Amino acid sequence: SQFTCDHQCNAPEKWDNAFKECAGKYQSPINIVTRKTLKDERLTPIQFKNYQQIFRSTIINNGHSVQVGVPHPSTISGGGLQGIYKAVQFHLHWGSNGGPGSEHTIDGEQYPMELHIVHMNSHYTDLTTALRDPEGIAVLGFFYEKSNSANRKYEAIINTLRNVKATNGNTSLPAISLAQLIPSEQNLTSYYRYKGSLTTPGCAEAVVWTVFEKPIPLSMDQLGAFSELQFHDGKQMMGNFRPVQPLNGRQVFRSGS
Ligand code: BO1
Ligand code: ZN
Repeated sequence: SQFTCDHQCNAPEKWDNAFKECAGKYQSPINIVTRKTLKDERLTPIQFKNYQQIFRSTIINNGHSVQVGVPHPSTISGGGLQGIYKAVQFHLHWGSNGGPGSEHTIDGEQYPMELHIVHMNSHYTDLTTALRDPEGIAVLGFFYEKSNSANRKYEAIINTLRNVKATNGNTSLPAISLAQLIPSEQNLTSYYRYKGSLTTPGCAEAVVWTVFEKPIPLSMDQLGAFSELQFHDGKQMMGNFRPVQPLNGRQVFRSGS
């Protein structure tokens, strides 16, 4: 079923009861213990196609995050992925005013925010079918770090946040590209890979996760701007991350370069 805030957006510990798959064995996010990762030479640099393409879209407060649909065929392939994956949407998870807020953690370190670019295997035309395939979805996860200066590439997006404060608030986004949101390609060769799930209900175990090592810099003001958004109950939207889940014997791999 579709995840709405009637199902305790802010209470991940209650999801297991309402959504069977959230109690599964291969859930996300996880803490990545770097000394236990296994280097895999097949994890070559990911091929980004059309990531430079500029598009117009709408930014929406969906009650648990702020989300932007990707309306054009940006794709990823290579890097050990089985086939081509099309970008569908991106959204973020964050803490309180720049405090800890990422979903994945690295050796126990929680970053202030995490970007998820959600892709669907190009075999599929709808998410519902893709969610039944253990590799139907590929999510790219990027961490943010505090910087002393503002990141100009994020100004346009962050300036729209004041217009989408309330749940279901939406506004048009100035033209952007996916490439402008993430580190340059030569900084994307180091990443972690494992098999897991969506981090919100229904928690489908259908996700090939790629978590990049290189964080994206944002100023404290830029990070803090996300805390001005509101959950459906009007409370400040912050801490919209799921806590880390048990690995249950899964191996986490790291890229070969
Ligand atoms: S995440 O990247 O693991 N945080 C994540 C969590 C939930 C979704 C996507 C990514 N949900 C799915 C919905 C679908 C929707 C799709 C694309 O996102 O279950 O109904 O079509 O927006
Ligand atoms: Zn997410």
